[in-house]
Amino acid sequence: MCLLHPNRKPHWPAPGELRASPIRGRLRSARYARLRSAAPGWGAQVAKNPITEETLHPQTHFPDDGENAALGTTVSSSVYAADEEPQALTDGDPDTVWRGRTPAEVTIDLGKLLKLTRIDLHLPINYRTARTQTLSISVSKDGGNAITVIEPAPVIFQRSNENMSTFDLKGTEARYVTISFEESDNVKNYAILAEIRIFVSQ
Ligand SMILES: [Ca+2]
Repeated sequence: MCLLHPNRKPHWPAPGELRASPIRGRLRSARYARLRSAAPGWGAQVAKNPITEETLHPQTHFPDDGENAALGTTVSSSVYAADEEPQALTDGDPDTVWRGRTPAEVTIDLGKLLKLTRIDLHLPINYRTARTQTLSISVSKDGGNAITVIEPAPVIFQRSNENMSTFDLKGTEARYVTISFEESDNVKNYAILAEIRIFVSQ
């Protein structure tokens, strides 16, 4: 590996100075991979680019822990970024995301009254940086008269918990579920989620 900088001679690091920065993504089938650096100053630094089993087959599914009543249901949002529309939140695909500038709300219409036991909020599974999002959750039987079931609080998403946060909804009966994002972390003023899963009891 050679470290290149516009104003310096190439620097060859000593043994032990090498560091690995895995880049994960979906490579279903490929023979060639091209790396391009857009950062100013330092150029790309590559020692090896092994294509690992995780690269070829990243985690692309959610835990099989019951029927997700939110799957395929209609979602609306107060705001969303281009090509990151709210319907991505219930499409079952962990790689499709909704993103909106805060404050923002997303509302899922489950289509009928259900007894809600749990809601899981997912960031993209391969999101690598811990993220705090301040949010609350309210539910409604008729689209109005909402009651708050989760009070506003900072929620931490990080890889150690698979970028997911779970909330107990205690069997509350409702048809509509709204997640309200009051603020995001201190880096970007937007909220982001990849998927919302809701579990119910009979
Ligand atoms: Ca999705």
